[in-house]
Amino acid sequence: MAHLLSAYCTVNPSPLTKAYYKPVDQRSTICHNSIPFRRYESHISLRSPKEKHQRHHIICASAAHKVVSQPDSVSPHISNGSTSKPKKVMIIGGDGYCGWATALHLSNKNYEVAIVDSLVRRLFDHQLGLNSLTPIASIHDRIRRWKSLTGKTIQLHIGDICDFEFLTEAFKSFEPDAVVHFGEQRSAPYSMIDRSRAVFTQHNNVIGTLNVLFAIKEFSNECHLVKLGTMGEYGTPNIDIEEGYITITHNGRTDTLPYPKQASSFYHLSKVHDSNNIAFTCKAWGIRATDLNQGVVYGVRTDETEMHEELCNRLDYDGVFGTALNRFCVQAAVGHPLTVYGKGGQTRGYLDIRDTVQCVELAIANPANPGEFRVFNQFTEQFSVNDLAGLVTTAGKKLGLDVQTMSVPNPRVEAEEHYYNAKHTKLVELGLRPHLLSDSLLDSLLNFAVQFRDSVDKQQIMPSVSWKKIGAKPRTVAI
Ligand code: NAD
Ligand code: USQ
Repeated sequence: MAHLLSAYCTVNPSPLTKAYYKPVDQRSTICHNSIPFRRYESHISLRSPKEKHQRHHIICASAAHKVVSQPDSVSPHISNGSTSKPKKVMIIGGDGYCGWATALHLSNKNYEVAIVDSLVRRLFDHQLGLNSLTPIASIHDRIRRWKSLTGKTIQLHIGDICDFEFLTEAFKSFEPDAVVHFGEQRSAPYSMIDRSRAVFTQHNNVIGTLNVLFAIKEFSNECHLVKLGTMGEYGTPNIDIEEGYITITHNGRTDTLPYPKQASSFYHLSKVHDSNNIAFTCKAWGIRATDLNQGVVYGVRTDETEMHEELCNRLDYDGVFGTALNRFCVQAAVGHPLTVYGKGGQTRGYLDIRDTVQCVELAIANPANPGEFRVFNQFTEQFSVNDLAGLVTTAGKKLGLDVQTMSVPNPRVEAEEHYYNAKHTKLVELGLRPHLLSDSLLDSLLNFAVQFRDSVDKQQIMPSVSWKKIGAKPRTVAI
């Protein structure tokens, strides 16, 4: 699939509120894992045919400056002898759910931000007939709107990080001090649709991350990699989950070792492979890296995305990309019974999207040392699926919604009743001030879902991907 997005472009608006689009490079990289779904093929054209021969496109944005204050604890500047310049942060996957909110947050905090994204996530939506609940503006409109509201420039590099030539150009032109890597296929159900999606997920995620590691080694070896991992790498062991490492005494000898990984989808496994590659390159090449093993994210609003409707973030509720709490709020808003899979004792770590952006900021402001592979568990509270259903039912009742729950045969292979106690103190020690899931937050998420409920496609709510029925034959019917 990545081959459909092989053309790339770089958008680098000048400080004078103009953006110059470089012509799209016509070199095309063939990706080895093409997904042969004729029916879905759609080429994303970055320019209209009329624009083919124009070298530059100038976009003007009016600059009514509105800057939200930044906390004093974190300095977005690096000092270079007597001078100090803003830290440059490249956000791979900056058009996605976590990446967009983070890009705006860091730009608002006076970091110099560049987004790198292939826009493949928007393509998945087209392929599967899915849609964000909230209307999302194009990445170009988002960035122009941000510029016009705040006067701040976000650079844009559109391309696939599996294409090393593209990534090289982005690295050389931006010269990042830190790279935040969100740019992966992140849905477990998507990776379990069929063989081609499983292969795509692992190729896209593992090769993309490997390319980022090589780019750091070659072009920016001081650069700090902040990589989004996942709590799902650990699985659900019958002992406490530590932050990345565990000290074990075996046959009288003691060592501190990577915590065992027991991922339960081809997606979650891709994150385990990434972690191993990153750990190895920290040791071998002295790369500095922080792996943020993030729990399930909920919510949609951050201070920055609230500033204008064109900055609105995506909110997925469908059975492929929607995650538990976001889905339950949308289901409650449209009167669909909450879809608890199996017994509902599946327990995971959860966090508000406002804490995702805070955690990333803290990781950047307190970088890992050269050669260090640091692991933080990034979540604030843990809940079972039954707990979430109970919370949404209570909050829904307060808003006059009649919320029912149904038990859906579990489409996944996972423990439905298990011990779960995961440590998550390292980010708190760095200064994280969590937004916990209070009644008021659930009310506001539910109200948000109610506001957009007319856009809900109820056909997309029930799960349609089965872990056991995954086959080699490409599924070409709409999910
Ligand atoms: P998302 O799908 O909304 O965003 C991912 C972005 O990366 C998309 O814009 C996509 O176009 C881009 N992308 C994917 N492959 C790319 C490639 N090869 N080159 C360039 N761009 C590429 O996902 P999200 O929910 O924002 O998740 C971001 C990261 O956080 C993922 O790595 C995910 O594993 C991790 N994470 C997410 C959650 C969650 O609940 N959303 C929880 C834990 C961890
Ligand atoms: N679940 C239900 N009903 C639903 C949806 C989910 O019972 O309608 C259950 C699932 O079976 C699972 C749990 O809720 O046990 C969480 O599922 P999810 O879809 O909310 O999250 P998951 O598939 O684990 O993936 C999401 C993100 C992924 C991230 C992961 C963090 O899509 O990118 O890595 O959360 S974690 O779960 O900690 O691994």
